[in-house]
Amino acid sequence: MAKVIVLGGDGFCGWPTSLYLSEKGHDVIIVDNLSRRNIDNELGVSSLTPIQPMGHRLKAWKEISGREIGFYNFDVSKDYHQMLTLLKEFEPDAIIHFAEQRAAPYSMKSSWHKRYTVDNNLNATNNMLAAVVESGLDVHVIHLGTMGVYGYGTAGMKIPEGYLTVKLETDAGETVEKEILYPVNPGSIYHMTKTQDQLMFAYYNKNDGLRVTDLHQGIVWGTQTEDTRRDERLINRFDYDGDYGTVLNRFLMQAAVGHPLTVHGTGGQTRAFIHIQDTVRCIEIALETPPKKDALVEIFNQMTETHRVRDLAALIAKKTDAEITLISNPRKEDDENDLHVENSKFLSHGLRPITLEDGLMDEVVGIAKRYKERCDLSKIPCVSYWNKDQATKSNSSAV
Ligand code: NAD
Ligand code: USQ
Repeated sequence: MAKVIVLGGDGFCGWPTSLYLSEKGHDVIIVDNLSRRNIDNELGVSSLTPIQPMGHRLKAWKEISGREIGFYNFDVSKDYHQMLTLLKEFEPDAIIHFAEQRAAPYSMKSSWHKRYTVDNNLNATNNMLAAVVESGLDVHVIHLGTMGVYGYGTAGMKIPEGYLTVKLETDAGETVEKEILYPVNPGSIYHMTKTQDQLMFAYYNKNDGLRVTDLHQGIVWGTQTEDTRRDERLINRFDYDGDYGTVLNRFLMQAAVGHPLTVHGTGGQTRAFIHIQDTVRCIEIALETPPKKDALVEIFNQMTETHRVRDLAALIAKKTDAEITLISNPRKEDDENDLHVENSKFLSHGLRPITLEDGLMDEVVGIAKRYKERCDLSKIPCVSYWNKDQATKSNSSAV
């Protein structure tokens, strides 16, 4: 069994991952500065589900499972010495790094939000890596990255898992093959921080021999896992607002509260998806299969299926009789794209994907109906615009 530090363990992915690993017998410590809860205060919104304060969550987990999870409240992007001291005292086998500002719309709200996202995400990653080096420990770093580092289109092939083999012609006219990081093409400041994280991993891997696994994850949907379902006090976060709510959960929740489904643009955007239960399973697989010493950064595409936004809306409208509304797109992104993604690494390690057909969309609608009274309808529209043009188009189409 491993000793694991989960950075960002109070969040949507980090909380169920912490419970899952603890249930499997790993020794888990959560680090979180609760910045996500503070951002809810800033935005005047709260999780649709009644998430409990961290102390209550951990007490409930001890009661239900008999297992203890430790908790440290500090800012990984600022409190370097606390990070280093924790590493030296706990001597973890692995760090799972979720502790970043993860919403693209939030990162685009203003220059303050751009700067906060860059400061927070890049410093959190660099502090963690520098602390691992300074500790002298051989820690496996597992990072939650994003499919969005690649952009969402290809030259007609599947997006590979991190690396691209290119053929180059030398001055002597010979053809040589090289493996390079897949060229990045971020769509938001948030996504850009993830492309920069990749460089830091490559650098610390090359210079200090750090063992790193970077998980390029698609959009996570669903809310509960086997562990968070065990008691209402363990319930997971459900973001539905225009900044943090992601498309599939938003549509399911909108259907539940009788709000038209908010399709941006033509809805021709195709994206990669993964259910939250599969997220935690993938992280377990990553933990069990660390890269060998001196291996390059291991990159997995952590997604199980792709869908076009308007197809998702049509599917949910058919199931629930919801209306669909086409909204001028607040984002600067391609109206239409195809997306083909390689994900054979996780499948070969035994992942059996949970797909949209598995009935779990009904669970999300059920949860949204149950906590409907907690929904503030005024927080549903996405009012973060990628640039002035987008704002002008959106505001003129709203009149
Ligand atoms: P989240 O915002 O719910 O959780 C992130 C947690 O990290 C929060 O609890 C927050 O308080 C904490 N945190 C942030 N900055 C911190 C800092 N400097 N110090 C300490 N704690 C800090 O986000 P999530 O949805 O759980 O996403 C987790 C990770 O997974 C992110 O890095 C995100 O980029 C990645 N990811 C998420 C999705 C998704 O659909 N949710 C998809 C792909 C990748
Ligand atoms: N969209 C709508 N209507 C909505 C909300 C979104 O049409 O009400 C569209 C967006 O315009 C976009 C697509 O749906 O084209 C996806 O948006 P999203 O908010 O669901 O996802 P995104 O902003 O890409 O970010 C989320 C997570 C992020 C993660 C990323 C994975 O918040 O942390 O990195 O998914 S990925 O999309 O694969 O890059």
